[in-house]
Amino acid sequence: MPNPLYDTLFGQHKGKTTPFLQMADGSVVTHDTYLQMSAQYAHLFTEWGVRPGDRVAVQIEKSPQALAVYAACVQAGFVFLPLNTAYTADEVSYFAENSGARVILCDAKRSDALAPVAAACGARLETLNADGSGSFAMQADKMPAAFPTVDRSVDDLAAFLYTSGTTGRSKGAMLTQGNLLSNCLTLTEEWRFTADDALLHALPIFHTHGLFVATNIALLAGSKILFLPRFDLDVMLELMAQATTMMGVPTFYTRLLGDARFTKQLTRHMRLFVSGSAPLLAETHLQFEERTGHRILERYGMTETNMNTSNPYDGERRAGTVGFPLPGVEIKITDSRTGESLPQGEIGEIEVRGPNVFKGYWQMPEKTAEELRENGFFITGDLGQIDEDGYLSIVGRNKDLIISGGYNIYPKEIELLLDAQPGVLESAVIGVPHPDFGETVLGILVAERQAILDLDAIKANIGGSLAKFKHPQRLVVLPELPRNTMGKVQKKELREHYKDMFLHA
Ligand code: MLC
Ligand code: AMP
Repeated sequence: MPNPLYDTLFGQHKGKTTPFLQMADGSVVTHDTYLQMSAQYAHLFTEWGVRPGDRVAVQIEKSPQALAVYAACVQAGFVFLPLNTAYTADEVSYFAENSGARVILCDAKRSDALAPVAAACGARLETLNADGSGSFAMQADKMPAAFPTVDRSVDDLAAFLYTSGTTGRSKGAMLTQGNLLSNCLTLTEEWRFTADDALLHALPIFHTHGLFVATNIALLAGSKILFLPRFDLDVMLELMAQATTMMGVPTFYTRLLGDARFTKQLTRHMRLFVSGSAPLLAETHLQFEERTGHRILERYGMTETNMNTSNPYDGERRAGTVGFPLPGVEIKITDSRTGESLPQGEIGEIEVRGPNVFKGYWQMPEKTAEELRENGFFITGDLGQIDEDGYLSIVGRNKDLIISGGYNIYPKEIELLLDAQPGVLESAVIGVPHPDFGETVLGILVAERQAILDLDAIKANIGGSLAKFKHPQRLVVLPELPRNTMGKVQKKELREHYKDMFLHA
């Protein structure tokens, strides 16, 4: 029996000495070197007793070795669980325990902090550093460079990606081989990727966008990846001339546009710029076209569904819209209260069905049932509208979520921490417009009677257990929070009141 995801993305490149990853310094990792490295990793995990279906959690910097751990997991049938490198030990502790991870790989700098986490959940902790060194790599080096691929079917789990929730508790989205495969097959064709492409890749590889969209497409098409550890404007501008395509969150595009070196001349080799994970302002889209002559292709996706819609490759890429449903994907606009479909043109909840839609949340059947209907439609929590030509626009969110620089932040998680601070009666956390990150976090506090809040101390207290990108950029104190007659906090009013706070700073 085959292993569809491994065979299609990785196995096809066995023995090829073509460049797969090109680093910023010009050094290259070929397809074959990459596959040999991942085979060694698969052996080592197996020798440690990791079995098909077991979870392997990784919190490691972006590197060829980090990417080889992904291939190793697919080849050996493990569930790959990548974690944001910004997460604190407290945050990782929840993911490790909730997923029942057998192994945790981390950077050596983090191993002291994560040792108690691993011990508490009975996971093995090993290190893999940004330069490819570490206890894991050292042991793997002694392993054979070929591994017998483990049989899997399209319904088997390939990865867990944790996504926060409105209750403050993160949920492990279970993605199957079939989910990942169907999406990259579709996108490769829709966006015309081939072995002649060179993809400028500066996204992190612990989220859908950088891993299951960018990397999987390049693997499938046999494209070269210009593999940057992170977004660095100077390096992006330097490597742009060697690229044919780029994918990024809107912050990438606004940062590029903010630099006078980013010119039409520099982008003349490019055939495609893709944006997603957060709303691209129509203004950015237009400014980009004016500067470069290229129209950014905006698409819409989620952790739970991979990609759902895309503007067309050929045809009009309409600013402010996320295009049409991808082939095989169905989109409905429904009434949030009744779940009934709404007439074309009305605003409602976006629901999605297709082979891209995940299997459910790990060990959370109630949460799964709330969001994934029995008929297969997933309730996205995004509000949308389809115009007369069939283009979908995302006009808002039916979920309390902030997206900062493409990272999702759930206010509830921060509010729970703020509410527990001495002297705080209650809090509301909102997203407000930010020139670089699109949105940023503002915390609004109400003090207990006669309490005087020490805002610096509060920031420091919550900082220890929250990833940096979730930290409120500012805390303000109000005598009370605006509420409606039902007693519900009116976040819309707060967002309106503070909307200019960071724009003219
Ligand atoms: C970094 N910081 C952030 C941040 N990223 N704060 C808020 N939001 C973010 N996204 C913090 C740093 O810790 C630092 O704190 C300070 O901001 C300035 O850092 P920086 O050097 O300017 O930031 P940088 O490292 O350049 O990162 C910004 C970024 C990065 C936009 C390049 O966040 C990024 O790569 N985002 C992409 C996220 C992504 O891939 N999303 C896809 C999700 S998948 P201090 O205090 O130390 O200065 C998905 C599905 C789909 O959503 O549809 O794709
Ligand atoms: P995540 O949970 O990180 O996968 O984030 C998914 C969310 O990002 C979606 O539910 C949308 O709210 C948002 N999103 C993704 N792509 C776009 C886009 N092109 N425009 C607006 N919002 C987007």
